[in-house]
Amino acid sequence: MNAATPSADASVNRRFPDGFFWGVATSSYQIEGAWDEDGKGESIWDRYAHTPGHVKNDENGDIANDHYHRYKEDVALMKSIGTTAYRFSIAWPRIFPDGTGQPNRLGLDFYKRLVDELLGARIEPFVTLYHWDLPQALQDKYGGWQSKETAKAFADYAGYVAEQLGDRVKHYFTINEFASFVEGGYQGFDVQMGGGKTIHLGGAPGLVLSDSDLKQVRHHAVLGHGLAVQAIRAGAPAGTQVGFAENMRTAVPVIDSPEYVQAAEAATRDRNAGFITVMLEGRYPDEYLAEAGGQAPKFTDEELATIGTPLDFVGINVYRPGSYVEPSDKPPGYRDIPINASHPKMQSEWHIFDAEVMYWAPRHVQALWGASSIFITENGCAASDVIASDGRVYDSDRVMFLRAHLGQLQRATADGVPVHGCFVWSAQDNFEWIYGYGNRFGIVYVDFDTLERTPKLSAKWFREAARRNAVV
Ligand code: PNW
Repeated sequence: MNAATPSADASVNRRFPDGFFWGVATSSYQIEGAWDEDGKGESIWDRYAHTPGHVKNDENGDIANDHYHRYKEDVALMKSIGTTAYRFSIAWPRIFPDGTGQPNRLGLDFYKRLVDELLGARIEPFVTLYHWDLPQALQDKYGGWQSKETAKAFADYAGYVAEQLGDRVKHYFTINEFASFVEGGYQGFDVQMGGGKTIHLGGAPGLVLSDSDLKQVRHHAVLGHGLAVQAIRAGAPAGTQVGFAENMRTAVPVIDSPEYVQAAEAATRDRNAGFITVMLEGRYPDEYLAEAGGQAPKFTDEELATIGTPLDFVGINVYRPGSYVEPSDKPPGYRDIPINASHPKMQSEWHIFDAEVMYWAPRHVQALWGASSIFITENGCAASDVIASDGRVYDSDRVMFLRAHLGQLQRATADGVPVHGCFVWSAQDNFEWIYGYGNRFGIVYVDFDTLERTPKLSAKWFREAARRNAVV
């Protein structure tokens, strides 16, 4: 017989490297609730969501998933679906209600309980120190990240947490999605859609700064990251690992050939100049400064060295391609091709679909910056989930999305790209920022009236993939 017989277990060739982390992710404001309990201070997201007109249906995170009180149930759920790592964020205003000064022991105790519960369930904790819920006191006092003082306060807070949790937490991400909270919170930004359309996104604190002021805010955010890396290393035991988690704008090559791939790499380096590129190279690309001209950020060489402090790993949130590129004879040597109006997308209005980005994003990180350890810190999609008459949730599109993306990630690992884990966004449906509770990203469904949790079909898929450490 000539035809090859399909293997009984097709996933045998689609395995991830041993020790690969099968993670899920959340953030404090999106799931905790208990917004003013146990001495927590107000955050800019409390203030922003409490102000009418900012969030769809004027919803807010006051109660959210009530994870603050239900964390034991939530950890047990994660365990039951085979999770081996959990990425969650710490609410800075729980630890320092005024941003600086006296720490609030009750706030810290919550995270100690959570971490102990995770370790008891053999789930590795990965802590994000800043997922956008800045203490409102620092917004009032300094204009938030408009001031270097906020970067310094962040480092003090990060160092304190690493010292306090250092015996239990080995992995830290300093800041989540610089581009989203800086561009969104301090000016608003456009996202490219198919057919030449763009949509405009924003968030707390809801300011609209000039381009030059915005570049200074970017600089303070990456400076805060660098100072925090140093503070974590000073406060935590040896062996503690630290990096960032950024939504990289990934250029996908139209054709997989050396010229196209080189064009895509160059575009990716340029598009992330003010964040990933400066953090991994310790300098702003010449083109970024030249293009900014008189509006370039003010900085010192010492600050650049701090920003470029070497990291243990690079975290990237991967949802969609930023653009598609082809080579060009003219500078800068590449050119964006338009995204078609009929290009497939997922439920979120910004969510262009193409799983190839899950191959190219980590591959570019390795090729451009020689990263030796990469984590996919977020990947997932929103879907129109409902409880069916049999009590189950059939999120077929999310299963399609995850299988396609993980397939591309497995391809990257097979090509030698050092990806050591992937965190699905999200562990459960939650407060999706300006979209409120309508955009469900969870692999676990949450009824926001009863707060009952129901694993979706995608959770079943995840469990089997984690069990076999393979695309299934
Ligand atoms: C991320 N885009 O935000 C955040 O880190 C999460 O808090 C959030 O819930 C999740 O992704 C889903 O939105 C994003 O325009 C914001 O491509 C914008 C984009 C992607 C992710």
